[in-house]
Amino acid sequence: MRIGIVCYPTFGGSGVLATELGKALADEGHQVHFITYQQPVRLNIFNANIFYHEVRVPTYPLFDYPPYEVALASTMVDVIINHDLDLLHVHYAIPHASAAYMAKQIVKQKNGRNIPVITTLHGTDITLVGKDKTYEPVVTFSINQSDAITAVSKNLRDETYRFFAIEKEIEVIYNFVDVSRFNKKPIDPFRKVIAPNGEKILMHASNFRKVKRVTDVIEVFAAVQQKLSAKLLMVGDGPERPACEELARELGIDEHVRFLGKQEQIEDILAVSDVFLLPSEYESFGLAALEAMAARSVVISTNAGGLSEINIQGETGYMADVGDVATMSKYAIDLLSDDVLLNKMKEAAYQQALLFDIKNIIPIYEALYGRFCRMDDVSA
Ligand code: GMT
Repeated sequence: MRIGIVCYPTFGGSGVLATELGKALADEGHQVHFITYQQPVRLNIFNANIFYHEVRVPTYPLFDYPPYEVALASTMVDVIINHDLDLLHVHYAIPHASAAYMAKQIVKQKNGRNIPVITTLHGTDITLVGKDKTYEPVVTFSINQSDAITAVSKNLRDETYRFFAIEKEIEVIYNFVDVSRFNKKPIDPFRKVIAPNGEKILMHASNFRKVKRVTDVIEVFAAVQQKLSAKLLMVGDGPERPACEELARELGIDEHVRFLGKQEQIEDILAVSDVFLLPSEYESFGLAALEAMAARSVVISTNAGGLSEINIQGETGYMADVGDVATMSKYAIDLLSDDVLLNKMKEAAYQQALLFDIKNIIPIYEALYGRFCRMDDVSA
């Protein structure tokens, strides 16, 4: 199949998932065309089946806001027609689903083809940004106009039905992880640099937006630090990072906290971590948590959104209510003080991650594509 994938190219979960999906589809022999404004961060390999089409948004003195959606739709039209795409798979509804709708209409008028559009909902496109009045009518319309809609968890599917007047079935296709990539032995010299006296290592990774409640990570770590020697690795960057750095200084734990910034080799960092903290206000799925589990890091998170669909309380990790720093701290202290329990849960986390291995999920997407591929071709 010739598949167009539209996504955000940044470190956000939707872009990561879309890029890994495209890479896996290319490995399966499909021709994959990424359409976005910048090379996706995880698109770091050469594969003869992968094409990247950059959306250029020309500026003009009149434009305070250059019209990205128009440029995106025009690029979609160009790629669909000139590379004879079989379908378009857009990740994150805003503005990808509405741009895809526009492109679909233009292609229909230009050459009579009805290009199938599949929209995958990821999270904040529904729960935070999408339901805002300024976007809601366009989001509802463009989701309903998609030929197929998928959500990355049951929770996100239900939230979408709750907030939007959706007239179609939303299929749940869980996010996935390439377990073989994350199942790595810790690099000993790296562990020694971070924790020279064999301290336990806690970790957090995100884009440090408010929804991630990153200062809760610092508070949990401060509580842990009072009971046992540990180190904290903070991976990623974003608006809440300065608040975290300040809080760590205020609490007198800054010498034990390292802010590593954006990192591409996340698997090497996960491999040395014992516990992964994710105290988010909401996670539709929590891809970062799944990647941690695949690396045998035990996830202590909130029970928000779809996190309980991947993490099993008391077996593969722990969950507490949003903002309940005390309970998350207690879980972390108990776990890190008991090596037998820690190792048992690390293994259980890994086994759970295997259920979401890329090998199990890619065929589900391929089957979905097969249902819509060339739906305009009556002979197919
Ligand atoms: O919140 C992020 O880290 C980025 C965001 C995105 O769409 O780029 O992530 C959402 O999609 C991920 C991939 O499906 C999910 O794993 C995240 O849980 C989800 N984030 C939220 O719901 C807050």
